[in-house]
Amino acid sequence: MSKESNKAKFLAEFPKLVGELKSILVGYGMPAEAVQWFEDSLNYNTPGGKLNRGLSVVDTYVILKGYKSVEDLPAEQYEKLAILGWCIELLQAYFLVADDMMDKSITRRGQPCWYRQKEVGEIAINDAFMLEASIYALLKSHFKKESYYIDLIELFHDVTLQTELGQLLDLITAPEDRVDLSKFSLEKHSFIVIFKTAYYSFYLPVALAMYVAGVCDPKDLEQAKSVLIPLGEYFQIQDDYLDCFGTPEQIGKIGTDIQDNKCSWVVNKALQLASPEQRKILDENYGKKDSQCEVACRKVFNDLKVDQYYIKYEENVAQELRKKISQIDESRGFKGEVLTAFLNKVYKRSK
Ligand code: GPP
Ligand code: MG
Ligand code: MG
Ligand code: MG
Repeated sequence: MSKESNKAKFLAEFPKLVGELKSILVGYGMPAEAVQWFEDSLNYNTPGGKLNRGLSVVDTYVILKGYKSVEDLPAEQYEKLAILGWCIELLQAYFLVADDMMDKSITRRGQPCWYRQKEVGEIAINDAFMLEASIYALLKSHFKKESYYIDLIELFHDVTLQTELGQLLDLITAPEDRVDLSKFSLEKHSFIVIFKTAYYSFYLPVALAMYVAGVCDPKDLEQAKSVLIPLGEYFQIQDDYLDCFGTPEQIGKIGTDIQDNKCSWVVNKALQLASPEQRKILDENYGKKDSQCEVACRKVFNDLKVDQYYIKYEENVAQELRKKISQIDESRGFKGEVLTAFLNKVYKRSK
């Protein structure tokens, strides 16, 4: 089955879940206008992205259980995995609705951010909470009888807190109105991206599939985490690199990290290498909403050959991860192939 048809099959599950969630509100006697509001929020904020995280739950299970393809999964099993996949997408929707308000962003996935819709505004805060609550409503109705029900709930709770910790550090390290490069460091960058991105984007989908597959010995969860967290960190470093060094044609968006004062890998690497003169240029020009200032920063990055440090970093990290994967203990049923599949999707991606 092609990647496109996998995605279409996954998307086809979503309207059923919307129907189910709406019926909870109807059951409480909510007026039709409120039910409609909730439906609009679910549809606007949940399915519009790449869906990589949600699809990965299904893909991981297929590998763990040795199926040849997604098509070979029994329908009932597919549905369970797809629901967990949609629970990650709901978690992501909850994060992004809130993050766009905190970041004062304008667009998301090619459309105006939800809070910027006429009539929505700060009601988006409550909508974000309801997107999160939807996760637990779906888990309860579809997994309550499973022996691993509490594990799923704890996993979502733990990963949510971890993401919020990353968000906190992200926000206090790069306040929008005050540029202070002394707050940045590669160690802080690493903490921010591991907590803000890697846990929910990389570890969560695999751990969910592992619980459903019954391949969830704490040692196996730990093995998965020991590769997926550094892989998630690598993914975000790549994102930072492409923001600065990728072309808009290549990455499908215009990089904004320099003008946005982002604590990105690129500026952190540059700060590590800069002479006092170069540091002064960055202090005076980074994080300013001015294209001349951006050009000055780019010149420093180019003079320091930050792109070549990135290429070295990428080679090293990929090699280390392959080595780690080759040492995975498969005696309890976990498979290193799950991790190779992720690494191959990330390695040398150009968009
Ligand atoms: C997006 O990061 C933020 C998250 C995925 C975590 C949000 C967490 C909350 C608890 C709200 P970003 O702001 O760097 O990315 P983007 O550029 O996509 O907005
Ligand atoms: Mg943001
Ligand atoms: Mg943010
Ligand atoms: Mg980015």
